[in-house]
Amino acid sequence: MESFDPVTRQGLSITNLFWLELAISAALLALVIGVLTYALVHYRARPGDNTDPPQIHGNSRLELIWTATPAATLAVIFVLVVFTMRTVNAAQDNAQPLVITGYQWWWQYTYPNQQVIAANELHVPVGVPLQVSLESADVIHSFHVPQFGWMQDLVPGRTNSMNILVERAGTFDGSCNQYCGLQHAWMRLRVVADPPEQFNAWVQQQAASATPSGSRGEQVFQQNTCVSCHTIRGLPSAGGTVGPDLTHLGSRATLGAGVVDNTPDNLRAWVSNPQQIKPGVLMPAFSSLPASDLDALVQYLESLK
Ligand code: HEC
Ligand SMILES: [Cu+2]
Repeated sequence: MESFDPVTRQGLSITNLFWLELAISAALLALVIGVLTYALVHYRARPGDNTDPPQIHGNSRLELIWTATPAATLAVIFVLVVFTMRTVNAAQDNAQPLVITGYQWWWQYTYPNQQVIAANELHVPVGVPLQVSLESADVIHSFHVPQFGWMQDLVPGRTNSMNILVERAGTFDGSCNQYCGLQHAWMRLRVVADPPEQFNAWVQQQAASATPSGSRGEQVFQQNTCVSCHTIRGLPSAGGTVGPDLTHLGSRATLGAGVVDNTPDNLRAWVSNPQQIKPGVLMPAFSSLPASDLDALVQYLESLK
């Protein structure tokens, strides 16, 4: 039912169109059933009457009516659809850019104006128009948050766009809606829509780099191949872009695009064998890390708020 409760201005106009079309279809259905019932009752065969009923072949008035009515109905719906599409696609003044990139099997969000890169948990300001560009790093994905009221594909080699104005604060779940490989079903996302002040506070926190501390966990991270796939801003050697940016991992609610909650135990299990949690995942297992190193690594990653 979430699709019927849109929280974006664009989704609302699509949902309104849906209700209007449903009402038009319901009225037509009622009309057809009414006429059919009338005909069945009024023209039923009477006992003892074996003559043919009057034939309507060649009745141009009737034929005109049943050709013109559906044509006019479709013409009205066509105009409504064109107007709705124009509303949905209309450029928005002062729109903030946001880039969403699909990866097998997680989401990257880039806020170019704020120099922020986040993953899986999408934060958006309420009441601020967004100009969203959708791209893919590998195969076709589809960005679908039912309560946004519409969705858009992410296609390799091209940039799709989506105008969004979220009108209500809240948390809205979504997922990839285009089969994109083994873990397609675990390519979830969560949208957190906050009033602008709260959103700005989040952005400021996300824009900050990690402060290198030389802790054991930080060393373990840098001494392993983590750095060739993951970025932690602030650690010069950690600039990989194959996997999610981990600069603020500790502030996310889930790991692996929603597959498990972000708890120290789950993070430990994830790093030592992500395949067990998300079979097929494009991250190798680190099962040979000594337990003490693993503990230090987990503690370090969870401290990255
Ligand atoms: C070959 C590249 C690669 C290497 C090496 C790698 N990762 Fe990953 N990592 C990934 C990918 C890809 C994902 C996203 C998986 C998904 O959600 O489908 C990921 C996800 C994660 C996540 C979950 C992030 C989130 O926001 O959900 C954590 C935490 C993580 N990796 C930590 C590590 C650590 C620690 C190391 C080193 C011990 C490491 N990774 C090594 C590719 C890699
Ligand atoms: Cu996908």
